[in-house]
Amino acid sequence: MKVLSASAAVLILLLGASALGQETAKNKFIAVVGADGVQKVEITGGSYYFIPNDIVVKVNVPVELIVKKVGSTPHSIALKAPEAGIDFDVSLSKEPKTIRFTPTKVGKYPFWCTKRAPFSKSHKERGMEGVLEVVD
Ligand SMILES: [Cu+2]
Repeated sequence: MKVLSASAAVLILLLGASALGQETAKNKFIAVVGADGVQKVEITGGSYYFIPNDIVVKVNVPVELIVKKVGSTPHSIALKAPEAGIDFDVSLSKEPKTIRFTPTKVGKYPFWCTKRAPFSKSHKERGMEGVLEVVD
């Protein structure tokens, strides 16, 4: 496992998950609506995880995902749910990028990293995926 500059908290999370025999650490984040009326969520990608990977947002309220990565391995974050007003595929860098959308339909929508090294499993198969839950 290649973790170049993940925080100690990340390592503890991953170690804790492997001790329990889970492939991916479940870490939940329930967004709150800020004073500006926007739900802001910070997401960090690394090899091979997203933190958080279980995100809850309210329907019909604007969302800003502030996404970045740690380490030198290329990563991305993609979510394809045009029926819910969500459709993006963004490559991650160490500088945060902001993804804006307003979810229009309640549901659970998977997001994942689209990267795959030659002759390897995809990052998604290695656990680099999560779920965006849109609730009423
Ligand atoms: Cu990746």
